[in-house]
Amino acid sequence: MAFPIITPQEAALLFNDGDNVGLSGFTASGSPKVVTEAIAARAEREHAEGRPFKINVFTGASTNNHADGALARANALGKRTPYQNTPDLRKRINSHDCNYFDLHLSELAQKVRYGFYGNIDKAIIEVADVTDDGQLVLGTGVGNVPTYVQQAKQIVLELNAKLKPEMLGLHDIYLPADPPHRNEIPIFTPHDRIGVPTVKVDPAKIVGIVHSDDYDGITGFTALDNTTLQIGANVCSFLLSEIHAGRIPKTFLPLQSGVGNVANAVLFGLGDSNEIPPFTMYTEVMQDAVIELMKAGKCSFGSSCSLTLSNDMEAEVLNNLDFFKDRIVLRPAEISNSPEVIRRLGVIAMNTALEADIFGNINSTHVVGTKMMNGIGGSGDFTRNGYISIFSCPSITKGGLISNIVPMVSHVDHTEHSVDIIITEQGIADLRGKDPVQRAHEIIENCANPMFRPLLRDYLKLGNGGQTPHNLSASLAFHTEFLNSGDMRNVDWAKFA
Ligand code: 0RQ
Repeated sequence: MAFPIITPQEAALLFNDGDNVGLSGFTASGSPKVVTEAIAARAEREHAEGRPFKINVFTGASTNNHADGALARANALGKRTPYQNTPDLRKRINSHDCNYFDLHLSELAQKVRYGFYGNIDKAIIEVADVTDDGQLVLGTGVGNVPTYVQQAKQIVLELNAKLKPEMLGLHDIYLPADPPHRNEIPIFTPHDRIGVPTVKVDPAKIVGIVHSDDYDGITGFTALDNTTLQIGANVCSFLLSEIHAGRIPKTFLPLQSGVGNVANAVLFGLGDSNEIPPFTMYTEVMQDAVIELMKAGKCSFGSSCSLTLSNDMEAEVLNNLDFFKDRIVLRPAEISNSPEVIRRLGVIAMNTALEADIFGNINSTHVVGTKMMNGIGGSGDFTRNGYISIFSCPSITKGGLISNIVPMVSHVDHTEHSVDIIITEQGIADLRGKDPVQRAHEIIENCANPMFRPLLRDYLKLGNGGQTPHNLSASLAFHTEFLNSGDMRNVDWAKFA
């Protein structure tokens, strides 16, 4: 091999305090597994000797415990963007030890190329294979690799023995030109391949190859319970009613599904329904459930940015690449999440809310308005541009101490203009063509938990008029009550009348 083999510790010495570093991967899949841990150890040594040492990390989406986890524990992250979901990093973000800025996933690569965040100094890229002339066969997640390797001055590769050179052909790498030279992205069906199977880099930039040998280690989901199963069933019944009404073509449309337990339950529901026709996906993340649906013939093709799989499922895909290469294409995030393509294909967007308000605004990111959970991820890319945009969540959390349907969301990620349908285990609220008060009735009666419906109906009566009849003093009373007494059910509207 033309490139020096180095240890993770040797690689770590190449990094400097304040470096902007691009990482491979997307929702943990394909993220580095050994060099970032060595950088974290180096940061601890530097800190112990009184020297500052933090790097700014740009990723595709969330990474893993070896990257975000280790770097956060070492307090070695200066800036970080976009999505994350590691508990240790979440703490650093909420304490401002790490300056996190949340961003739509489709936008990061181009904004890096536009120079909005300074130069990318280094990139750490997990690969299944590399040729002497610098062609990279990527692993289970593409993320923003094409942009990071183009921009970085130096590249460290992690050659992961668990991955296979035969992954060649799974990826479709396409880098759009930047304005004013950008053309259309010529994807007209989820199957369309528009690029090349490898990422080409200048070999002179590859400063070393580090060996690794580990699966992505995605943890399993919470077992389906009655609530999540019912949400999945309600999503299916909504989609079927749209097909029957002729509002979704009988041949169906490509699906996008978000991350997490609720999204997993929705996919399970789709697989369980005999009436939902075999479908394609144009999405950013494919979880275990999609692979099961492919094996069952229910999902005929999936275009994604990553395979976010448990270790067993990842091994199964890698051992059956001939079968899956006909059914899967992995694309860069700016293509998998391209607003242009999502709108052209008519993607049905299905994402998860932490809370929704009675007028149809969605909070997906901030717990009680202040604490960052994970980030907006790609939910905005798909919601804003989908054929129909659906949000689902349980009607209550923490046994009913929290209502996920509130008078006013404590943080807004998706506005009323982008949200068509809200679904909880209680039912379906169809917001299309309704004014704010009509939407409020639809959401309260169909989606709120019965124990919160009287409080929400009474809130509407407190309104001070106008098209969206909020009472600004009372609009966040559910949240302030939760912070004060730990139970939203204790809200007393008499205080605001
Ligand atoms: O907390 O873990 O302490 O019990 O939030 O809640 O119900 O398990 O939901 O796993 O489906 O995640 C929105 C976070 C949902 C995720 C979110 C607490 C609850 C629990 C998780 P515990 P659930 P899920 C494509 C799309 C944004 C990005 C996105 C997400 C924890 O779906 O990150 O959609 N979405 N990307 O107890 C306080 C509330 C709460 C609450 C739930 N109202 N108040 N806490 N919780 N509701 C993929 C990518 O973009 C890469």
